Amino acid sequence: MRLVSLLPALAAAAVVVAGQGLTPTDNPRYVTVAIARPSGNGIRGAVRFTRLADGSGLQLDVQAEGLEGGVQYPYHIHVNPVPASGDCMATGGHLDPDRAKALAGGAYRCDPAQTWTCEAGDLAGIYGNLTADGSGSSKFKTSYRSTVLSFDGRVSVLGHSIVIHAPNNTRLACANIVGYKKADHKM
Ligand SMILES: *[C@@H]1O[C@H](CO)[C@@H](O)[C@H](O)[C@H]1NC(C)=O
Ligand SMILES: *[C@@H]1O[C@H](CO)[C@@H](O)[C@H](O)[C@H]1NC(C)=O
Ligand SMILES: [Cu+2]
Repeated sequence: MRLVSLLPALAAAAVVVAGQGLTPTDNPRYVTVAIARPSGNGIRGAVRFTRLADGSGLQLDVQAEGLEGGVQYPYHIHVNPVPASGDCMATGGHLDPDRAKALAGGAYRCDPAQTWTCEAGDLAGIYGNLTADGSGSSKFKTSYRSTVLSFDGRVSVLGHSIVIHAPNNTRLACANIVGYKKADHKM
């Protein structure tokens, strides 16, 4: 029994030493920034979440490169973390604590003007897809604020992952969302 209770603590310590990151079991109160760096199939991205000082939610800064011109790449917060194997299929479905998808009864359509119709993790649905800036660039960059997402409670982004999809829904790139204490943590 003692060994079992020690295991989570050991796992948490290992993660903190490796990346100076905080695990989901650390107190989210200390998290000011969280970052995911999905990569795969020639795509490299970063999604940074920063706690808004007024407590209304999170600022998101999103970057991606290696995008094919004219292609719309959806991306989302998926419920499960990426396992050590890196298999994006293991991340399960989208973060959706209010069950927007189930309530839509198979006719899910996220209307950004009515965010209650959207899964909380449907970042592409609410804020738009990743798509290359044009004129030969393979890069994309955007920033926005979310009053839906948080580092605390049911809509916490911590412990989940980011997945970037091809238009045919194939999972191209994924990474875990890792929390940090330092507010100026780089993307
Ligand atoms: C986002 O990308 C998907 C897949 O490519 C596409 O079906 C959808 O229409 C795009 N959404 C917008 C707003 O362009
Ligand atoms: C889906 O899109 C990816 C990337 O464009 C492509 O490599 C893959 O073959 C496609 N899969 C199917 C089943 O069409
Ligand atoms: Cu997804």
